[in-house]
Amino acid sequence: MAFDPNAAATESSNIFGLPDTRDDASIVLIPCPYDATSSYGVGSANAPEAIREASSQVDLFDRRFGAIYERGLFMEPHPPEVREWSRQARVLAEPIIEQGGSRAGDEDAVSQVDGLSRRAASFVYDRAIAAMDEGKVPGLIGGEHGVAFGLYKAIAHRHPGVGILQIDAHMDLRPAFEGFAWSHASVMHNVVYDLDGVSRIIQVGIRDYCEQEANLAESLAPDKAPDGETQILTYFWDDLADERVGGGSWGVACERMINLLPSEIIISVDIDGLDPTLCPHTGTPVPGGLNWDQLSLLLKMIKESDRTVVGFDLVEVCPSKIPGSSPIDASIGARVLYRLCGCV
Ligand SMILES: [Mn+2]
Repeated sequence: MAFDPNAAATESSNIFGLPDTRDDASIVLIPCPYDATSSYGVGSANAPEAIREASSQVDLFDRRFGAIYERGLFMEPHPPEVREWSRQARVLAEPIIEQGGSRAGDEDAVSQVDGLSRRAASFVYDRAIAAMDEGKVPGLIGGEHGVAFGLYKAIAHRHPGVGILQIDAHMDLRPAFEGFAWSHASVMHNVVYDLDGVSRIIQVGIRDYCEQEANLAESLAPDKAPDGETQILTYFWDDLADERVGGGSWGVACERMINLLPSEIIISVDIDGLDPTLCPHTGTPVPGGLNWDQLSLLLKMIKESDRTVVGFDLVEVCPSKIPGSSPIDASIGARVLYRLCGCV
């Protein structure tokens, strides 16, 4: 039966209701249902399957991005083993997070949690390498932000000099958080100190951070970073907001950010970078952030720029666990995901 992009999705179809097999696809979506170190709300381990389900409601025609589906999109099957690592790690991590961080005597539990988090990141690394070996672009669906380290590592090996555009409320530059070195709050710290090949991180939407992180970012600014070290450029949300209150244009701000990116880039969307009305159940919602139109313009300008998107991730989406409640988180997540595919 021929595929009709105007028709409703059928139950047996792949993500976005598409008929594509892995062989037909130019983009491979990697689900990583792992969520151990979320400090506040948990549930991003449920995101890949909730986004898969919500994606059948996304209309495939997109005026701005064209026929995204024609590129061929394939989402890998749900990996139950990762879900099990997440469950084991959460059981160990929860009492430590509840007491406000690790104490003497918690060393064994902390190292087991870090070990499981590393295993989830290696899972992502292996899947991303496999996709690139087949000439496909990898896109990660988390899970917590920490697992994206595996994606960054795989891409940095294949595309040295790659840059990361990080849309996030948080800098994620903590050396460890609540005792966990492989936590969601440390992913970019680990990129800087445990990974070669990422030339620059541009952070947008940042509005919740500690002084240590701000100082680290400052010391890694392009004019200060030691030779060969990953550079960091932070666009604090309050500065971007003030600029617009003063009559400045968001498009001009986007152009400035895109111009500072190297030619090959990874787009990382931590959903909490967006206004919390777009992700009400995410682990650490923070007021402010990009609204839908601002995200759309930024992604459209990236697509129209001469930058090449060699991978992307969508992390920290948290579907509501209350039965019958609004599917808004997964539904917006699915739409962000579709446009990320459109940037490739
Ligand atoms: Mn993050």
